[in-house]
Amino acid sequence: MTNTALHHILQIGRLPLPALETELAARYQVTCLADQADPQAFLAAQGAQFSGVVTTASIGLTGDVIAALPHLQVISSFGVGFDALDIGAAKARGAQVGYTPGVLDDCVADMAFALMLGVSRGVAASDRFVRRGAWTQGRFALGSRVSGKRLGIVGMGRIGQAVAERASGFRMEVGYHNRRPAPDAALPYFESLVALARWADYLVLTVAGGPATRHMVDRAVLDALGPQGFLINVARGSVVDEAALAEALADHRIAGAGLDVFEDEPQVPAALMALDNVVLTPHTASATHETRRAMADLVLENLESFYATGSVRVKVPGT
Ligand code: 8YV
Repeated sequence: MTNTALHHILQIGRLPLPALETELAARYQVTCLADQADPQAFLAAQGAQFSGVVTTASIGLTGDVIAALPHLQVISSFGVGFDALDIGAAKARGAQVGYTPGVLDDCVADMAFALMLGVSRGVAASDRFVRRGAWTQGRFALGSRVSGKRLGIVGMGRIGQAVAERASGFRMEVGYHNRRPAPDAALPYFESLVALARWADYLVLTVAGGPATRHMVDRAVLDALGPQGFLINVARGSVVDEAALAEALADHRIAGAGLDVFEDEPQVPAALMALDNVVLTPHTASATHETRRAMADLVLENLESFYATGSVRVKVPGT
């Protein structure tokens, strides 16, 4: 076994699995940047001692922090998205970036269906109805059937494919939009997102975040989805123009939405909170014991592999 005790790792913030913090601390010399009274002063004084960084998809890593780590060689990120990570700065520094794709696809796809069913059948709203005693006074409103409907997937990567697989059990027709047709997907491809939204009953977002997809779901897409259509977002809040979405939901220009991610999370706009035709979850699509454990294992393996062989096990393409 390699002696990794001397490697100094900077953990940028609190990790979603406390056990991972313990496991990292057992293997490396770990310092948490978020625990420092003055993180900037700490970086200026101590930045040169770190060869590795551990972060998460949500916390990311800024170019400013990378600039303060002159001996940085490896970044191990907990999550599949890297839109909050300055990949350009990491590349310029020659640091490899490990991440955790593949192990969370099933849970994220499960959550997409939980949100589809949740908003269409009014699961959360009917729970509130029962708890406030309203059942003794009347009936809960009718929902919309999910089975047999049209499902439009935006972003046909691993998670999009896991969503498509599940759709067959619901006898749904599936179409998708992607930058280009996916080589393995024998499904109808829509070059235009508006055309997919017009066709679909459910528009499910599984596309990567970042400048290329920012606000790709705008008023025009929402209007194309229409008053019978539902939007499900398990991707990134930045993909949707949230103000336009809140308006469309309030005006019933779309039927409903299931949202796991938000533009400025953990802040959720009051305009969304006030509506019953939206189900809100706190970015928990990958948050199961099993999946978070698998993600943590990959974070550890990426670091271990880098320090043993010079290569992380799973790296962000191009790093
Ligand atoms: C995590 C995510 O919740 O993998 C991603 O890109 O957004 C989520 O799986 C996140 O990494 C935890 O911080």
